[in-house]
Amino acid sequence: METLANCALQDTPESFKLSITNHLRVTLGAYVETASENDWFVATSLAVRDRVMDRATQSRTKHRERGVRRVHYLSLEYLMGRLLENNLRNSGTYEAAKQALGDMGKDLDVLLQKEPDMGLGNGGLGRLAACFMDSLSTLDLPAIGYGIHYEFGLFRQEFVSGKQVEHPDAWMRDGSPWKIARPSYRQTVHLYGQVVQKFDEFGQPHHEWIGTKCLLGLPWDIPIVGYESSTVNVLRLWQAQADEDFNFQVFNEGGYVEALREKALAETVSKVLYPNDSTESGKELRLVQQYFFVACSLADIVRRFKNGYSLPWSEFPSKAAIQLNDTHPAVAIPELMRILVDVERLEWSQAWEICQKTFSYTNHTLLPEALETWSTDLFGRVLPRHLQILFEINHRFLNGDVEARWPGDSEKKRALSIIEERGGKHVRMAHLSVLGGHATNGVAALHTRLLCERLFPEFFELYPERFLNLTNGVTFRRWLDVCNPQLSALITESIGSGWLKDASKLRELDRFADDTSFRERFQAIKRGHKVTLAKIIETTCGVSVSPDALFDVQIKRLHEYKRQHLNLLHIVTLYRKIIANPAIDMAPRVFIFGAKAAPGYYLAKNIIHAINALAAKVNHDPRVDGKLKVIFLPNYGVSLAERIIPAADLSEQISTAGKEASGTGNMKLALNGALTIGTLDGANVEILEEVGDENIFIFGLTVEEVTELRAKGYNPWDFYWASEELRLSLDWLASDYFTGNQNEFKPLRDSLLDHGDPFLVMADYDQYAAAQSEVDKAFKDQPRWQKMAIHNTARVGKFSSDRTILEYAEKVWKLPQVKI
Ligand code: 26Q
Repeated sequence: METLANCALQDTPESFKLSITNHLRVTLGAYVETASENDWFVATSLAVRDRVMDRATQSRTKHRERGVRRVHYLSLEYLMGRLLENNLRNSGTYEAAKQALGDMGKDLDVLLQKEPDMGLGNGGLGRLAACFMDSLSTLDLPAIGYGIHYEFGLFRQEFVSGKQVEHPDAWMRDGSPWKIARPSYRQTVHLYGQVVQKFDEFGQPHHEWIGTKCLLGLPWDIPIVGYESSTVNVLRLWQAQADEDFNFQVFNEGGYVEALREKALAETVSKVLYPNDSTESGKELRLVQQYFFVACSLADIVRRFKNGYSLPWSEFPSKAAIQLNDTHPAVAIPELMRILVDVERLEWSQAWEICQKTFSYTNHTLLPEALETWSTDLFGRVLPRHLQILFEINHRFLNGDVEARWPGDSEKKRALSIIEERGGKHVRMAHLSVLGGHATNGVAALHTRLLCERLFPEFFELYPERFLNLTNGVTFRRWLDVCNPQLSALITESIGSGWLKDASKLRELDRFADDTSFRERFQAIKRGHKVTLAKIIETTCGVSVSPDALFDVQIKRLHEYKRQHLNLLHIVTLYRKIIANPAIDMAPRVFIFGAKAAPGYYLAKNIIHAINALAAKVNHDPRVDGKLKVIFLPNYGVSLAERIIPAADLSEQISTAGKEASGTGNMKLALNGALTIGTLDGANVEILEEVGDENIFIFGLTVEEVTELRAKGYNPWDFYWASEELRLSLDWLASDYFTGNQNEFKPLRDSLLDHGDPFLVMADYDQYAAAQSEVDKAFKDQPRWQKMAIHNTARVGKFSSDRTILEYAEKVWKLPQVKI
């Protein structure tokens, strides 16, 4: 029988119209005639959410009834971006909603732009988590994402006189139609306090954690709609609240104001995302954030296990897999041990076996300075029982497996220990993560090899079966279908729509590279996006750029190892060449940057300023006559990426070999037909394998050559003196010419010369410049360039996050697909 609710929730334009007007009137108290744009956006989102929530409940019920294993993805970051367009396209209701709104005189595409980005992440790691959530739902895999409901996501970036200025990101100031509070699943978290040993009536000891401070965690659920799938998983984000009961004592004693101050303090825990994409060392609040969300999430997982089934604890791993997104949630390992040993009173060895079967860990970095460690003093103050547990884990490990394998070898013990002893004791979160789980993976083939050979050689010797590669991927729904609907339609017209669920089908596009009319349409789509981006550039930067120029794009966090300054130095060279020879034969280029620097990363901010200062000169110099433009788009994020990527001709992936774990922007750009200029680093190596060396511009030192050069003693001055072009470019940039101040870019120059050029910018410069002139040559031959671009789109199917997630499901989580 059709219930009223069912009739109201069809995917037809009429039904959408009804839902939207209903939400305007009843939920928002607005009139159709006078509702604001934001009201329309909210009402439309709620109409979609209504249709989706039903399916989320059904998914949850089915998963519970069938008692299936679930994966729990633990991540401090989720860079979701906007949700409305994605949810419309994934659920196949875009057209219906567009028509419904059109009938009421509203343009859906305008409303879509009203949605603020959910920017709860820094960069690659956070966006990867978001892509994975999309793939998990699309592939009908039972999953829950756990994270923090930050009140402020990554800061909004502005440039003032070319320098980065940060502003708070109030993404949910007006609320968000996508998140739903779940107060009945609130959790309590304990922190600080002391540990005491107690005995039961049989004289058996156990540990109690007493005198703690309490926090509450309120979960917010966000439905994750898969593409043409029946599964709707949820992302559950925890918000910190004060435990008002706990503070009631103070309250009664007349400490009303004090009680409220405590409350404010408690709520700072989920206030703000740390804006660093490499370790922020030793910040207590960061550790509290990590433990807060881990403790809430584990309590939630354990609650579900206990309520759902009456199974022995040994069956816990058969119901729950837990994936650690880097070491940030690694405190989950001692937390599960605490629950099993102290609360559930399991034997240590049984608890440890359960832990190892449950957890797995993804490493995202080889940079030594980005490996997380915590001083044992701080750790023990915040989490005294967890520190004891870590010491016991370590003791048993060093005297068990390590002693058995290398008897009496204290060197090996020092290398493998969870505790680093140099410079005050520190907990090595990466060692804990490898040890506490059954699988450790890198995110690209090269990265995994270096993980085994360089970062964890002793662990790899001891437990080789624990290590595996799972090359990253991105969701082709958001990064092609949603952000480039024109290309998506052309592909579907040419090879059918199967590629959206099976990306390997994109290969069928390869043969269209020789089809002139296809090539023209492919090129016209690219040009259309360049026109759109040119308008964005005009309005945000006040600079006009030609859509016929080569759009050369470097978009990623600002980091020395990513070498935006290598790009910068080469632009200075081009600028000099153009001035010296106004008749120079080169394809006009627009260099486009997007990057945020960590607020405390001084040199990264200096590089941003330098790019902006150069841009200010170049863009207004009549001598360059449209041959060269430099654009730094402020506030780079997911939504801006969705505009830049479809418009890019060239993708800059120029990190020092061995430093970029994978990269994922490289995949998104290649998918949209941009050619890569890149080093043999991260996933670039695999992109080269897929597209073929005739369709990519590879340059620079390899990992082995970098090692060799460093071993024999690298001196950047050698390269400075060997290349006049490089020398003059660097000297000019560091002079007073661009800002009127001699010392403005001294930090940048010093880092490249006096401070040893840690990322080998100088050493790779010549090869980079040579590769860039190959790019110029190729672009001038448009038929050739278009062919190369089509081959890129056709051949990067491997980098779909669906492929990555299926590998995780098969090799790590042992997860079955569950059709609802
Ligand atoms: C740690 C402690 C305290 C504060 C901040 C952090 C922190 C936060 C974020 C450390 C690292 C990150 C982010 C790292 C990251 O984004 N890594 C990137 O992950 C991508 C997905 O695997 C890879 O493609 C990139 O190569 C890698 O740099």
